[in-house]
Amino acid sequence: MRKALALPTVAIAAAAFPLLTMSAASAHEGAHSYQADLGALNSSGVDGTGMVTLDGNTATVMVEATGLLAGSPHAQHFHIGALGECPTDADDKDGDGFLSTTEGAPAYGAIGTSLTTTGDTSPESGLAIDRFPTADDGSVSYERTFEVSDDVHAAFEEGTAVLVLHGVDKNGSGAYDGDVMSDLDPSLPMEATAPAACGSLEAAQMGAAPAGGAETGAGSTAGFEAQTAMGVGALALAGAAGAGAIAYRRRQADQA
Ligand SMILES: [Cu+2]
Repeated sequence: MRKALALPTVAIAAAAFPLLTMSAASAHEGAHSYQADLGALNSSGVDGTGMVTLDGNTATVMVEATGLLAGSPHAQHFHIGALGECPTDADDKDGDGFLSTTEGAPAYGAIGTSLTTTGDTSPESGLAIDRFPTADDGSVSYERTFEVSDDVHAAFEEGTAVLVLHGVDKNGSGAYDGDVMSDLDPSLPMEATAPAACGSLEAAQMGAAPAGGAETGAGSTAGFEAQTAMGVGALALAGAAGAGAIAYRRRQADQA
């Protein structure tokens, strides 16, 4: 009888404790915020900001940009693994009139994360045009929370993560077209994939409103999880005690 009671108690403690431990760990490390000031490439006229909060490998990403080709999708990525810098239009090495994604790579590196609206966010979704934001009125307002890979997390810490938005209407036709084809996908016009804006993701200044807000939010969430874990444990214990009391009363009733 004592063994039967002891087993569920141990199980309840084991179920509750990992959650409390995780919350304590994330509260200790804290969330880190990064900000990118987007500058135009390929004379796109794009202006904007990127904000990223990393809590472990959980990234909350916000991108606000204006001046994009309206009604067209714009691929957007974290690029990693190079200098953590943005190229300039002068890096058009082959002289085709475009700074291509490849020509920018020595500065910002390869795709580390695809900032899609749904589904996969790996480099494999780099050109998943149907899952990137469409700039309905020439602006993009993007927010999503998802997991990044370890190498992307490391790039943020090293200062080599760069936010890049693609798709530029260089000839002003109102669509992605022209004779120059993409260095990434020869079936697409260069305009569809050439970078339109770029910004290095740098650790946000202390006291910056968006960064502070995001960190407060993460702290509240961790606290809420801890409360929930304890609440579940307490409920389960109450339930076990209640069941025991009922069984006891039944036995008493049987004996009477
Ligand atoms: Cu990119």
